[in-house]
Amino acid sequence: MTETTKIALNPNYKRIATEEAFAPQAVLDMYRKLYESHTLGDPGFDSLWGFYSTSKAARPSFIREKLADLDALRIADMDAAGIDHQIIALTSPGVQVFERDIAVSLARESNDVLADAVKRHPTRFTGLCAIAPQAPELAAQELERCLKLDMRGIIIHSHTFGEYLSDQKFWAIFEAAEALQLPIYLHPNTPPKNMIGPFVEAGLDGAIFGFGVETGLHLLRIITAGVFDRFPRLTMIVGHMGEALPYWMYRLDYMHEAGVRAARYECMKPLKKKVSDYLRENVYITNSGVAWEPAVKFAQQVLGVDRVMYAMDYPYQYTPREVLDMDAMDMSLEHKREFYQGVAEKVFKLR
Ligand code: 1DF
Ligand code: MN
Repeated sequence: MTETTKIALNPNYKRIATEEAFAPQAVLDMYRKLYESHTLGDPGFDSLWGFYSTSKAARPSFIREKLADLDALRIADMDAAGIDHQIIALTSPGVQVFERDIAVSLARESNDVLADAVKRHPTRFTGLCAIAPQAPELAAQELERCLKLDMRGIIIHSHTFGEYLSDQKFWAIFEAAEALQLPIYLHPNTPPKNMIGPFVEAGLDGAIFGFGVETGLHLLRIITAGVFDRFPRLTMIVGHMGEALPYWMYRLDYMHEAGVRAARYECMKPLKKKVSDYLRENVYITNSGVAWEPAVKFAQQVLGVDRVMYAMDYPYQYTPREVLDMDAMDMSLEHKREFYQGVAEKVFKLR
C-alpha cells in the first residue's frame, strides 16, 4: 500500500477486478457502534470489526479510508495498479448483522450510494446488489430495483445469524436470482458463534483461514441441499480460489456418492449430478487474495478457463505489484485475457 509506481493499463486485455469492496460511511459508523455496544453476541463480528473500526495501525486505517471512497481516491489506486474496472460490492458482513427492518433499508441505501457512483464512473465501476437474507420474501423486489439501477449481480456474505442459504426458507432468493439471471457472489464472513471457538482462540477466524472454511462449507451445503437441481440456471461466484473447493473435488465426489449410496444421513439426498459437476457448471471462482500462478492454473485446469476470474480484494489486499505477477504468468495470451477480462465480461454482462 506504500507503492507509488504506476502500472500501465495493459493493451492486450482489460484488467477487471471482480471482488472489490466499499462501505458507505454510515455503515462503517454502524459497525463501530454495534461492536462498541457488545450486543450482537457474534465473536466473529467483534473480532473483524473491532479491529477494522478501531485499530490505528496503517493497514486498517488505509482500509477504513478507502472503503468509503467511490471517487478520486479509489480511481487513483486503480490507476496506480493498472486496474481498468472494478466490480464493487458492499463489504462483509454487509447488512447481515442488523435487525431485519434496519437491514432491509440499509441494503437499499447502500445500493443507491453504489449505483450513484457507477453513474459517475460508468467506465470504471460496476455494482453488485446487497440484499438482506433476513427478509427473503423481499429479495425479489430489491433485486428488480437493482436491475433498474443497472447492477449486475448480488452480494451475500455467507451465514446470517448462523443460518445458511441451504435452508429452504431462503430459497425465494435463489428463485429471484435465477429468474432475473443475476449471479450471486457468496462472499466470506467470519464463522458463526457455534463454530468460531477454535478459530478465534488461535487468531485464525478472519481472512487468514476462517473466512475460507466458513464460505467453502456454505457453498458445499448449498450444493448438497440440491439447490442447483431445483434452480439449474442459478449461478454463484466464490472468491479466494473457490474457497479451496476445487482442490477437494475428487474426495467430495467420492465421499458424497458413498454416503448417499449407504444412506448414511437422512439429510443427504441423491443429486442429479456429481458435486464437482455443480462446481464446474453453476459456479465461477475468483482468485481474490491469491495472486499465485500455480493456484490459478490448477483452478483453470480442473474447472475450465471459462470459470476463473481475476480479483484484487481492494482495499483489503491492495497490492499493485500482484498485477505484474499475474501479467507474467506462463500462460497463453488468450487464457490470460479470459482470466482478466473475458470471463468477467460474460458473468457480469459488461458488453
Ligand atoms: C478481509 C478480507 C476483510 C476480505 C474483508 O471484508 C474481506 C480481511 C471485511 O483481510 O480482514 O472481504 N477478503 O475477501 O479476503
Ligand atoms: Mn473480499
